Amino acid sequence: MQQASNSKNPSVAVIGAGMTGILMAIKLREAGIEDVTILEKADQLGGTWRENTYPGVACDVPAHMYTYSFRGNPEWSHRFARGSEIQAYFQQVADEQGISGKIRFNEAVETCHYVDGKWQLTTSQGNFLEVDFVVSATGILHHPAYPDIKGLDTFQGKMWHTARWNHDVDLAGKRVGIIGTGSTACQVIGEIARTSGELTVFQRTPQWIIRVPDKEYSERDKASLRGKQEKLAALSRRYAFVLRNTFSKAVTGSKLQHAYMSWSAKRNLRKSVRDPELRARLTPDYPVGCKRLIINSTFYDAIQRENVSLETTAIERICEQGVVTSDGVTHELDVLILATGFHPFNFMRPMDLRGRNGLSIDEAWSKKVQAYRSVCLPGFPNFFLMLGPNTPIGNYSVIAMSEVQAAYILKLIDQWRAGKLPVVEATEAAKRRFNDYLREGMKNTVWVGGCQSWYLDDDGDPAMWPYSWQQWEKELQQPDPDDFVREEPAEQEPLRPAA
Ligand code: NA7
Repeated sequence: MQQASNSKNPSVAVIGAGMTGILMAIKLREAGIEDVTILEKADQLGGTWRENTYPGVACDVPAHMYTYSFRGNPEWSHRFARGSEIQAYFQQVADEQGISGKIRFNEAVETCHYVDGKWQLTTSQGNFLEVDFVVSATGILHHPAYPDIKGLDTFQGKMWHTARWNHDVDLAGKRVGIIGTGSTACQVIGEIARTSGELTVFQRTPQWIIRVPDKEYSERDKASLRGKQEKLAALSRRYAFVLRNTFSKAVTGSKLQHAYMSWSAKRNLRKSVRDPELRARLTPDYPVGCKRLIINSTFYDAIQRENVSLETTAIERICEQGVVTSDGVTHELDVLILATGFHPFNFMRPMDLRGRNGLSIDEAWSKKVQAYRSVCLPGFPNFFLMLGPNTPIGNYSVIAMSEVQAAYILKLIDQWRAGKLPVVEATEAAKRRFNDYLREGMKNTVWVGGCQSWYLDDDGDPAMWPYSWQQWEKELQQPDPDDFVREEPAEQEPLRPAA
């Protein structure tokens, strides 16, 4: 097999121009790697923030923490930044850093195969590319999940998923239904309750909600931060400190912090919802934080409006007129909104990704979606994942997490450039050890508290990081050479999971 030459300047393909793809491109350039191609399936950058344009879309992590550490933003309008301004922020950073011009838009990667020590990619534009390294920066929550409800396609009104919002339909005076009460639904409901005619919320499972005041920043607030990157960084660190010591600890084993979070969520419900019967229907029966905690200050007010009703009877089917619940009632609707979440385990798929000896990603993940330190996949040399399996730490900034991953990836590429690693490929044993370590940590988390959530895989195991932020940073501080292959294996049968 031909070895990739350890040139000083490897070629890299970054797949996706969302938050992590832009970050990776910037960091690669800072490391002196210029031969970088960014391939983006859509006609704009921004990922999540390009795709989600629903009314009320905002980030539930404080804005001053939801920024790149090297580029604070004094212009955020609110404590919780709105989707469109986050999208504008990423566009601005990419422009400032000279990244925008390097992105090849409307070019989805269709195949990505490891052949003779190189990655060969073909794209939807019919182009072919051969590179040393591939970074998959395709995000987690980008495949909308459509509910498996009988008759869904028979509905005669307008229907769409929240991640594909139909801005042509004016909801004023309309009978609107929304399925779901997750983070997205709560934001949407808080907004459209004011504009819809009648709004029916179909809730399958109630959620715990914490109210954090959404402060609007004044011109004076913004002016005090302009040109002051150190002040912005200090603000970000302060928010990070608070989140690590509250939300993150509460979900990963601190009884004290969990008791505080539980008290806070229960108090919010008690204080916000006056009618005891409605309150009872909005009360979850699982521990606070088991599903992703919802940070929201509009939902409870919205659900108590006269034009809004909460339907907790199970949905039986969808018909031409609307939603039929199991009590036989037909809820007639003009518009049906699906706030039913995403498929979080698809990652870069449906791309046809094949590693050593033709091993496909579907084969590698047929038993379980796992990675080594969330970044590397045995059998896929010189291939990296941003925000891969077990990245999220509950309610924390994914930007902070991806900056740690980007630095780790660069250290691995450095080792390859210095000839210390023939290829960057984690061993199967290292992956197994890492995932055993994760499994051990999961026992202390609240995610295994008996609820259903998008955090859980088919076996009911959370695809989350079960330890502290500090531990996360430590794990990815320095690559452990013993966890990587030291010699390129000879041609062999693909490393397929045992039956
Ligand atoms: P989530 O958190 O996965 O929420 C999806 C919601 O849709 C949730 O309330 C589900 O109820 C409901 N759902 C899904 N399928 C059905 C069917 N078939 N019938 C009734 N109800 C259904 O997605 P979001 O978009 O709100 O948030 C995803 C993340 O984005 C969020 O955590 C933030 O990180 C940003 P269930 O609770 O499963 O009973």
